[in-house]
Amino acid sequence: MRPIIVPLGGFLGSGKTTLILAASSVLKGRGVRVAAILNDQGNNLVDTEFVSANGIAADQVTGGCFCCRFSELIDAAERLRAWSPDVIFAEAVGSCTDISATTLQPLKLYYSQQFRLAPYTVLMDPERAHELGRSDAGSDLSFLFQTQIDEADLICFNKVDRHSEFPNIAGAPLRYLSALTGQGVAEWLDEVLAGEVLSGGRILDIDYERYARAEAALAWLNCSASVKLDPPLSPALLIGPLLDELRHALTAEGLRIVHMKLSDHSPSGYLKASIVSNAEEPLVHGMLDASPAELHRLLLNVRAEGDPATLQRIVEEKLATLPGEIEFGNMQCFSPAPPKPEHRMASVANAAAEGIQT
Ligand SMILES: Nc1nc2c(ncn2[C@@H]2O[C@H](COP(=O)(O)OP(=O)(O)O)[C@@H](O)[C@H]2O)c(=O)[nH]1
Ligand SMILES: [Mg+2]
Repeated sequence: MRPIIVPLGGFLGSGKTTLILAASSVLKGRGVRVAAILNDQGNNLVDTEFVSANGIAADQVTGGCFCCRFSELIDAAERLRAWSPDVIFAEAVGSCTDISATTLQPLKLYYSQQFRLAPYTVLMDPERAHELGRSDAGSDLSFLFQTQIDEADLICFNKVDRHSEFPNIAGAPLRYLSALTGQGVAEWLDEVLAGEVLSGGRILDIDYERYARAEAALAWLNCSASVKLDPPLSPALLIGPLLDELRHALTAEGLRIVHMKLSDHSPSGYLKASIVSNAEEPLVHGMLDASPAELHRLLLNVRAEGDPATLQRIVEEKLATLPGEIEFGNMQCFSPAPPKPEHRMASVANAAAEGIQT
């Protein structure tokens, strides 16, 4: 049977990875085999590591979004077939748009023998929708946010455990869920796997110069580092305060945090912490009660609006203040390059909508 690819979009920090985990747990409970493809402009991804740490077969497309690395998306999906998945979640880069024309249509046209395709779900953080929808309209982030919504087959307000007010959004049908608590996740899955909604039913008429400018306003940092601490600390006592210090330093220098994720592998356990704005306290997942350890392997992914050189300087300075020895592995800091899709289809390709029973 051909696996069904479930494409997931939505702004940085909207909850795509969290939804993959929640949905995978529902599907595993139903005896459905799942896999996931993560996507980023750089490599060393906290998300891929986190999804794998949760026992899901995961692959990744790095160095650019699905549209610019379409062949690599296909390669990753083919590699995952070794696990015989029934469902493959595909998480797009959170600043990426025009997915329908550049990724969904080519998938339907050229790969319908290998894969089925679910409708394109775009997740939305209600707070971000308030922030970028009104006061910030016309800004770079608002442009990316709005165009993502405009091409959705299904729009899901996420984080309903924390929010009860939702702005009016025109376009695709609206759904409401919490990837964190699981509320609404099974219903969402039933809808996207039923095969009743055409995937990639909308195509944008997008100004690529505007799109490139909007993405270039973002600074992107991915780095890895090994730390030998003296005295030893638990992962929670290492990455909680470190993320907080980074947050304060970025705020002081005027960088607007869009998503900052920090993970720690230590012999005593795995922990991940993340925030999606300058004002937020970190949300932590993993082994909060792990005991102190000397050795830690850190992975940091920051997406912020601002200058990449300033971001890199702040990160290097803050990591250097950790008590002990630090050895930097990979350090990448850049603004995304102008998107150059491998394919771009101007009209909606029809494909037999065909779901799976779970
Ligand atoms: N309260 C709440 N937080 C959530 C929910 N879903 C995701 N988050 C948090 O939002 C942040 C970003 O989530 P993530 O899945 O990494 O977003 P992505 O960038 O779209 O993949 C993380 O700190 C998550 O724990 C939710 O339903 N409720
Ligand atoms: Mg993610």
